[in-house]
Amino acid sequence: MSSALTRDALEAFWMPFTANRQFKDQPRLLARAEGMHYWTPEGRKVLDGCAGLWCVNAGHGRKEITAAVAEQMATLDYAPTFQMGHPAGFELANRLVKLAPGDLNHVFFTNSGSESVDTALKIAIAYHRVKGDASRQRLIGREKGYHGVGFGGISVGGLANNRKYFGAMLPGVDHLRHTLDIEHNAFSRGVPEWGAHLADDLERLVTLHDASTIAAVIVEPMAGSAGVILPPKGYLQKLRAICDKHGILLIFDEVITGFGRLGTAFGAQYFDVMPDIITTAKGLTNGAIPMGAVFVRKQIYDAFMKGPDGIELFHGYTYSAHPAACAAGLATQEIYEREGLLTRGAELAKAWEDAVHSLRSAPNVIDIRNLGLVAGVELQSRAGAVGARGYEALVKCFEKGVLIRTTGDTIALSPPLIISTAQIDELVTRIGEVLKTIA
Ligand code: PXG
Repeated sequence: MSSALTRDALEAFWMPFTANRQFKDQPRLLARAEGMHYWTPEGRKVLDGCAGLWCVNAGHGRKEITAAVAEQMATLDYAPTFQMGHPAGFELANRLVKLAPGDLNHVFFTNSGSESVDTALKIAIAYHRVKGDASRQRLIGREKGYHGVGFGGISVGGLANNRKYFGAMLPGVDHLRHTLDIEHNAFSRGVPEWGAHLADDLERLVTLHDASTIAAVIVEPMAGSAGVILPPKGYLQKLRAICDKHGILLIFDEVITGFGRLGTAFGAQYFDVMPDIITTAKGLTNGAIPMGAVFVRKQIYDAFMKGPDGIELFHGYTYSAHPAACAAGLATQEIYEREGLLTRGAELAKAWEDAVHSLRSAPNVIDIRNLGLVAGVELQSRAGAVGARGYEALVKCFEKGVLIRTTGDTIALSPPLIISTAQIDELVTRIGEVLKTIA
């Protein structure tokens, strides 16, 4: 990539979730990556504090993944998976279900987290229908939830900016209240003690709509995009119990928490709560090739296999189980296992927690939240300018050689799981230095 991209050359690409004019006036380009670092086109080294976008869990430039994809492409570049199949798809599915808790032993492949979410919502509604319960069509999400950008995902999602421009969305959707409460829980270490009762909000919605109309509840076990919002202690267990009581499916959106982010393969294992469906993407292939996977419990899959012979689920993507993605997925899972990365977050969690909470004394910090290898550092918003302080932190950190993510005025950190304790210190120290310069 040329380091001399002119302003004009940046124009054609309408960039996603980006302030395009601001970016194109002052671009931040990444040209190369290896291990824990990116390099800019000018050769400046940048420590990756967010695993790309929460996806490069094994670190950058993993040669095993490159080699596996290259070999797969040279052998079988593409094969349909509608009424046909290829070995790598089955191999990856078999490998993945071994990681999942309980009987989540069937996998539907997609190409992104958004597609995983829409797939899961469709499976949930269709499941009740094939069981003869077609009135269960309603979906329950949660305020501040992020479930990608498909119409299903934004309908159950709870971030106003992602919804308000896009019209009416899916009918029959309602939302639980969110679990962020700085007044009670500021600077909690790990899951906050206060707030399990917030799960009772589901009983309110069941009373309002009647259980017989509700297909599923979807939540992120730990919400990432809204700025790292943790479930209070016991909250997810309560949600599970209420779903069980009323025959409602529980979907965990683990696009971020899947594949080791919390120190276990999935968040379901971390919290010891068994969902009926898990959605994943991101870390599945270490971010190297787009791919998502929806894990489904045996009883759900089996319910579809009881009808007359023929196609059981009228759903799928041209690129479901794309050979290149399967090769990347298999090579990634091999690395995770060989290097113990799915549990490395647990080993580092305490050092991580201590490091990020050291930012408590930095200017404008009003809350710090952490779990596994994730942290959110919330800054006080400037009056009338929500997000301005966060954006300034992003720009200045990048100039100082650290890549962070900000959402509004919250800094979200989720480094690759290969991070060393020295790199944790470096990341946090530089962020602290930057925060001191921000008024
Ligand atoms: N569900 C969850 C829980 C996610 O975090 C998606 C679905 C959608 O995945 P795709 O692959 O369609 O983007 C996500 C994606 C951020 C950030 O910095 C988070 C995501 C994507 C981009 C940025 O918070 N999460």
